[in-house]
Amino acid sequence: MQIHQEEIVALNKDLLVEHKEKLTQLSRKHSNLEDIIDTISNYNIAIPSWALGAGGTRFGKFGFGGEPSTLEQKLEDISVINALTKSANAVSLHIPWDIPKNTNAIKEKATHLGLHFDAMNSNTFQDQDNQEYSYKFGSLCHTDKNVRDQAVAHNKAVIDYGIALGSKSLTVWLADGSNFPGQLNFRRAFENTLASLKEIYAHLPADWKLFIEYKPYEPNFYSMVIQDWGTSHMLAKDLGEQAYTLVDLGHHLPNTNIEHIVATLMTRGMLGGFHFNDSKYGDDDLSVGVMKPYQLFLIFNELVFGMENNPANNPIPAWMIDASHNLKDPLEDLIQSIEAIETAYAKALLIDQKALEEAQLKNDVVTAQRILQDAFNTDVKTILAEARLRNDGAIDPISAYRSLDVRNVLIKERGMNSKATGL
Ligand code: PSV
Ligand code: MN
Ligand code: MN
Repeated sequence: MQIHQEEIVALNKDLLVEHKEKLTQLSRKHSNLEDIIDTISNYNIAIPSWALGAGGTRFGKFGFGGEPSTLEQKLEDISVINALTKSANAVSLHIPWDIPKNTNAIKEKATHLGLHFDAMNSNTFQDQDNQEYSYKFGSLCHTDKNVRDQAVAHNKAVIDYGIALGSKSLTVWLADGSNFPGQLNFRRAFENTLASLKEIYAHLPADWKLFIEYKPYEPNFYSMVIQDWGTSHMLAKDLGEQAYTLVDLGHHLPNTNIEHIVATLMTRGMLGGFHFNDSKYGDDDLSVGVMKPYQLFLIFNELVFGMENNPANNPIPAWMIDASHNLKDPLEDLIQSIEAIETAYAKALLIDQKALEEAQLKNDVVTAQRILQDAFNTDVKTILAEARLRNDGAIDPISAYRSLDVRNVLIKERGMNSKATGL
């Protein structure tokens, strides 16, 4: 399945007049509108290779038909999202869920579809069929050196796949931890993890980055070896300049001030990657922006400030959607998430930073709040639509997806029972 340019143009036609009218109105109000449209039109978020099939829980999984059963088909699905949104030109691969059988052919296919490979993801949280040692009691932190060596070797192999595909980074998320007090010696586990990461780090090409993800709980419920940004930051600092912390929105205890964490990490140039999702209770991996859009906006305020005021040379973070798709068609869900991310970004770009600084310096709390809320309450749908339009994307991607009947076309092509690899 591939969407052709003419199909999008035809669908945009009916919406064009009204869209242009709204754009004219908006440009009267905002003098920096062109810059904002430009920034949004250049923004892209990577799609993880495990997001294209039905997610689920340990209680069950409900398919929806037409799932991609090969990596090639997953790339095609991402190209559908990208054709409509023009904001998803990269894939983040998970090994071994999506091992490319022929790296050259996969790279060629991706290039042909206008996609490239963003961060690689390793997996030492599940045992694979042909594996010698079990990760039941951890991987990089394990008490047994054989297990640690196996997990290190796996991460090195993932880097090698990434080199062949043109990726430039590795994300390490560890399920390592303990379920019961006394099970694990915290300090030994930390030191083992650091030593293992050092070996992985030594295998990184000079132009690569290593992202260390943290998570306070799950799958271990008493302790996680890399539980918070402080631990991730310590490890990254001990490794060297190519190592960074990765923030996943769902990996915080309720009410954590994530925007503050983002600001602090960027002050030191240590924010390397970002995983988007939303949650009500914990790491629920809901679609971005469904629960706490104001929080997402405040986070983007820090990201925008951090990218514009950057003495510590924080790199542009590697952006990725990391949600679960239990009920919705994942392609629609991902399109909605992209819209939510870009909505928060555009609103943050509308903040009058100069006026905000003045209010902050005068300790004028009321004005500071008004500046933020004025930006947040602005309808930015037209900005997003114009950004897509300028890249030949769809004015209304979800409606276009439905008009083109994409899911049914995929079901016809792949059948009702095709299954994607992943969790
Ligand atoms: C598990 O919590 C997780 O969602 C992490 O956020 C990783 O990024 C992802 O799985 C893939 O390993
Ligand atoms: Mn994540
Ligand atoms: Mn997660």
